Amino acid sequence: MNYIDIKPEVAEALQNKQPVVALESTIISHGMPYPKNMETALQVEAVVRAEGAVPASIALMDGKIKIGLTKAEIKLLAQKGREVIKTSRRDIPYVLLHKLTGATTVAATMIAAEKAGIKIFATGGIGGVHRGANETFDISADLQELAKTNVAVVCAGIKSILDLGLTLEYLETMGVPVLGYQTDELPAFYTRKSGFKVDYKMEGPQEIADLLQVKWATGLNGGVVIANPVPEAYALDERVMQKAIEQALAAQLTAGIKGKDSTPFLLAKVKELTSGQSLVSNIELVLNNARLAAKIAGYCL
Ligand code: PSU
Ligand code: MN
Repeated sequence: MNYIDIKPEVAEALQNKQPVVALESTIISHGMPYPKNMETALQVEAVVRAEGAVPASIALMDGKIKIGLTKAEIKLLAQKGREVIKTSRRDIPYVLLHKLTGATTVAATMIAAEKAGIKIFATGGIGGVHRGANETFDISADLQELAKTNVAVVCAGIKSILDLGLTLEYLETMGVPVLGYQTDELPAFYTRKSGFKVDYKMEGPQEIADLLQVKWATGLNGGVVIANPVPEAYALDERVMQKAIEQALAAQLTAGIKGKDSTPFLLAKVKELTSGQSLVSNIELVLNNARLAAKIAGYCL
C-alpha cells in the first residue's frame, strides 16, 4: 500500500531533476487567519515558480500524504483552519488511517519531503524548546526531526515565544547546523536580531547548497536550519514584540493551554496584540524564505 500521492507536476520535476521546494500547511491552517492564509500560500507558490522551481505544498488528505496541492486543496485547508488536524510525526498514522485532513508541521513536512526526494523546504518559523520547558517538557518534535531527516529548512529564525538559547543548545546536541543567510546573528522571526549567534554565516545560495551536498555525502544524516532574516522594511520593533510575547505567555498560563495547542495559541495571541502589523511581517518573511529556498534548490540538483 502506497500512502504517498505526488502531484504530476511535482513528480515530473523530480524525475527531470528540476528544483522543487516543499512547503508546510500548518502555517495555512493554524498560522494565519482566512483569507490571508490562502492568499499567502498561493503567493508563496508563485514566488517559488518565479525563481524557476516547482512548489510542493504538503498535507494529509483522503488517506494519502499529498506532495503538491491544488488550489482547491489549499483553499480547503485555509477555510477549515483549526478544524484541520495539526499533524506532526506522531499524528500521521491516525490521520491517514481515518482519512482525515491533516496540516503538516515542520516535522511532518520534512518526513513527507524526504519520502518524495525533496531536499529543500521553506516555512516561516520552526518549533523549538518552549520557555519553561524544564517544567513542561514542551519541546517541539521539529527538533528531533531535524536531527534525523535529510531536509534543509529555510526559516526566519526562531520566534521568541520560544527559548532561543535552549533551542540552539538542543540543536547543537542533535548535530543540526544552524546557518545564517548573510548574517552572524540568529534572527528571531519578526526581528532580524536576537542576541544569539548562528553557527556559520553563509554568503549565498550556492555555498548553502554545497554544504548540504557535503553533509549528506559524508553520511551525516539530519536536517539543516537556514535562518534568513526578515527583510529590513518589514522587521518589527523589538520592544513591542517582547511585550506582546510576554503578554501572550501570561495569557497562555491563565488559559491553561498545553501541548500541541501551545504554539497556535501563542501565535494567535501575538497577532492579536500587535494588531495587523505582525501578519504583514509574517507574510513577507515567508515569501522571502520561499525565494531563498528556490534559489538553493536550483543548486541542489
Ligand atoms: N512557528 C511559527 N509559525 C508556525 C509554526 C511555528 O512561527 O506556523 C508551526 C509550524 O508548523 C511548526 C509548528 O512546525 O508550529 C510547531 O508546533 P509545535 O511547537 O507544537 O511542535
Ligand atoms: Mn509542543
